Amino acid sequence: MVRSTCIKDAAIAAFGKQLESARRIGIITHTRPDGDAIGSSLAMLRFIRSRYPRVEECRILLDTSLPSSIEFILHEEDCTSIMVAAVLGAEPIGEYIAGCDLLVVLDMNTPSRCGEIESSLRNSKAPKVLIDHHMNPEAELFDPMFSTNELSSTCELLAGVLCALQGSDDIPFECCDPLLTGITTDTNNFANSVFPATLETVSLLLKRGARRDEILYSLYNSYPERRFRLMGRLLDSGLTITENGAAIMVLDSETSEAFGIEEGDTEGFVNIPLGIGRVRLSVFAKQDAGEYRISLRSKPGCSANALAVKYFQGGGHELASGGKIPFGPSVPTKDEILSLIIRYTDEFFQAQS
Ligand SMILES: [Mn+2]
Repeated sequence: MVRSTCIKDAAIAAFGKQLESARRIGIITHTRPDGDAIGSSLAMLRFIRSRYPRVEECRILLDTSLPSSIEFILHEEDCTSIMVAAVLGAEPIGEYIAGCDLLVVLDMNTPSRCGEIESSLRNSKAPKVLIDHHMNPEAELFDPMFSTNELSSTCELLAGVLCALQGSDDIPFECCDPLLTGITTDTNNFANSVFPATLETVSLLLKRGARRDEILYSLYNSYPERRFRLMGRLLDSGLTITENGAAIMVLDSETSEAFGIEEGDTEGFVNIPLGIGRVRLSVFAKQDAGEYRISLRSKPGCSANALAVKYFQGGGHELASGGKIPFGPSVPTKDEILSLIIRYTDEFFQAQS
């Protein structure tokens, strides 16, 4: 397999040594984990289990639970190795981290992406390894660091790291489905961020037995009906397209509740308006506790990342980013949020022209 230039021999040797000598490992990924976050965490967990039997304990530490759409990749024995701060409270996870002698951080570029776990991660004296594909990692925290945005996903990068650690393309079978799941979701089923090396990695995973048909069925043919009912409502009467080509959808809690929406049900909604010719940028705003969560997607030539950084306290990738609009005790109306986003996107486009 072609190895990404961000996977350096010295870094692999250092990571290999850390894995050999570690006894208790914590795997940490971002809050509201997606397919890439869970897929990479699970592949890392299973790899450590199969290749480093001297590791006594290895756990995946999540801020919030995984969406039900991803649960299909978990085996029973994985579930006992996952701790969720939103379920257990941050304290037991902090205690676990305090006893770790190695932390592996996946699919996020800064500890501020992992919610309640952030301070435990920052305060830990254990070596921290980063494997990630977002821009601008908080580099001084991590050693070694495997970071590039020239790849589809953390799962693709991790596949390369696992091969390099072993000195062969012999990825354990039990890692293949999680890795393929993450590559599939982060590329929007191979519609974007696909590099030549991405397909080579996927080819290897398929040769090793990854079950692509089952993964696709679970990801894309198993949604609850309410997702499509809400999608219809939003596309019909909840979609605003500005003159500049910004498509904006705002989902308030009242509407979510009326449709019985759960976490993960609106995954990918932000991509839909990009199918419209004159749309250059798509913004999906969803009300949550104390904030509207913002998802952003753009077409080449328009930077979703720049918009997220400037107006939504966020960031991510050039064409796919996220952020938030926090609010105080008085909850803004759907229309107020819409007006605000229209103002921001107009200003953003004006500054560019
Ligand atoms: Mn990712």
